[in-house]
Amino acid sequence: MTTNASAGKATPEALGRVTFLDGQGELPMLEISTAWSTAEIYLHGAHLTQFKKQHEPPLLFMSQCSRFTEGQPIRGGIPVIFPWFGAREGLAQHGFARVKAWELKEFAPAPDGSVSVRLRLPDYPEAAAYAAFTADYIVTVNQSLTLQLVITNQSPDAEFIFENCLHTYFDVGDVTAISIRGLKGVSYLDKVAGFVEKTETSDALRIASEVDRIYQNTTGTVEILDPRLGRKILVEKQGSASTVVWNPWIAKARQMPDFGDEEYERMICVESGNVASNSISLPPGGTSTLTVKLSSETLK
Ligand code: TA6
Repeated sequence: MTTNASAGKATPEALGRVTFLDGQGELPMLEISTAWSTAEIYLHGAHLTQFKKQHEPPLLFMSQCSRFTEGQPIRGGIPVIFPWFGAREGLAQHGFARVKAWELKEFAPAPDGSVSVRLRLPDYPEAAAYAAFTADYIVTVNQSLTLQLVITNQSPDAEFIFENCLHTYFDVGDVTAISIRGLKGVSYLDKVAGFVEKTETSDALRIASEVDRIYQNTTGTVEILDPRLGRKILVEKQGSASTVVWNPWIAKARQMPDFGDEEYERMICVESGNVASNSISLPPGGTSTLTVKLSSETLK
């Protein structure tokens, strides 16, 4: 089914379009197209699997070995990590939001040609361990991709403590040729070295081995410079104090059943959220909004 809401201003072809399809694994998917770009989002995990501007390669990396199965995470794109990040005793890694079906609550092509969709995480038994909350995810597609994860503590009296992260996999030409700017002087937990705390010393981070770092107390924009694809990716954010940088490199890539052995060469995760010491403590009735804007431009 295709829908373009006419607001009487923009010409129909300039208006965005939302199409409901059966995606891989027959999981329900929305295909969004605007005059500048296309995007795909699965209700499973509210998972964006593609954002592509005209005349540019896709912005998001997707593994050719990803599963598209209920109860399993999708490998690539933008997993929504909530209400915990990382390992938890006796629980699945990275929370339950990414393996659950979300509900489409709203979709709105706007007169300026952009398209927004709002998804909500239904009430699942796994949430019983937490204060009552709502989790909404608003995705806006135009020349860039803007994501908002809005968490509201619905409890009249209990604090809601949680972590969140938009675990974005970027498509790059050659991971050994990229540089990542914007983290100099920021302290990080180095997971590869057993979570030892260190400080970033380089202006431009280069990838030449497994990297798995949680940068803390950082609200700044991160840039990924990709000489092979001739583009600069900007990761701008609000409501986020943590940035995670990850590449599994050779050995970890081989250990992951849903990831190709050589795929580490073509991706980098630069993730925006609130994890570890930056976890959020939301008072009763409080709302927290994590906003991430992903855009790209030609590398000068
Ligand atoms: O965000 C980085 C990280 O926490 C890494 O430690 C690595 O485990 C990665 O996430 C992927 O996790 P996943 O559960 O999707 O295999």
